[in-house]
Amino acid sequence: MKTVVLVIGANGQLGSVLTESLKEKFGSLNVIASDLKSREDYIGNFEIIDATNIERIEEVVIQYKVTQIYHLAAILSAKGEETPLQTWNINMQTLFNVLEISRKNNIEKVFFPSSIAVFGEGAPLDNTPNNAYLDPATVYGISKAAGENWAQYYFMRYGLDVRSIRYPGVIGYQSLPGGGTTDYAVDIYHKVVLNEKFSCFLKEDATLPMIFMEDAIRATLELMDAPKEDIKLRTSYNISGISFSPAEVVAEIRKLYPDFKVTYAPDFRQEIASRWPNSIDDSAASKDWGWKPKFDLESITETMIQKLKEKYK
Ligand code: AKB
Repeated sequence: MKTVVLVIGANGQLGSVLTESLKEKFGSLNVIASDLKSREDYIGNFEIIDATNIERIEEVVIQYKVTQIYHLAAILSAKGEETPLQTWNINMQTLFNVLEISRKNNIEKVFFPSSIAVFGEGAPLDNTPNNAYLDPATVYGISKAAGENWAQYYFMRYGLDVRSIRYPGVIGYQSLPGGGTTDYAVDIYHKVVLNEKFSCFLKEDATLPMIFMEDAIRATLELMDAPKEDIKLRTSYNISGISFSPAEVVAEIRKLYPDFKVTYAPDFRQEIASRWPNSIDDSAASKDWGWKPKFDLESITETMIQKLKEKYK
């Protein structure tokens, strides 16, 4: 059967890059990008979809004979705290719509992104295991923890092949994040290259798990390619890239830009970060489908600066 992929949330930080990788893998004609607004520079099939509207998703699924759905639309941790109930409604309704449509239309595989935001005070901060207790303190984290259980439910009850990764903060030069607690780790590189000062909304020692975009995309494609019987976890897989604090990324940047100026003005996002893991145990992902990150802080810093310099030239 020919693979036809629908990406929901294709304009987002991860979605915009993942869509390009999916086009390379399956061919441009077999990928349908979708989001709330169209993107003028986009080359290929693009459909406007508000994922809270189940009829609209189904229309596109039927029109293009979609076989796989990547559901990336969500309101993230920091933004979600502005309107908790609306965030819950949007994050859950869009997931329910995707799961229901997938079940009814015999969609072959579904990807649902979870996050390190599912962890809270009940989980160990260091090397947090996959099966740690989940007591998230943000509405985004609560929606992801619930979503993981719904994904598992659809697998157990209907046999729907839903697969999921708990992403750490994603760092990439290609796109900007929006509304997350880990966003500082992308913004900082833009400020360096633009020769601007950086004000960090986290404390200098707030260590968080992060991953480079290339690794995040590769993890997603590897998970989706793995044989069905190898996927032992139907909630979500921890994956790690690296862990660092703002002070550590600043030190790495100052090896190249010794005069880079940084101040710290922690805000409510520091509260969120303080309940998230410092580092992640991803041994289940590595055992079940061979996950292994490639990028460390040094290679991330070099690549980010080089690529952003080209971008801003
Ligand atoms: C956020 O900060 O909300 C996201 C995430 C870790 O899921 N980047």
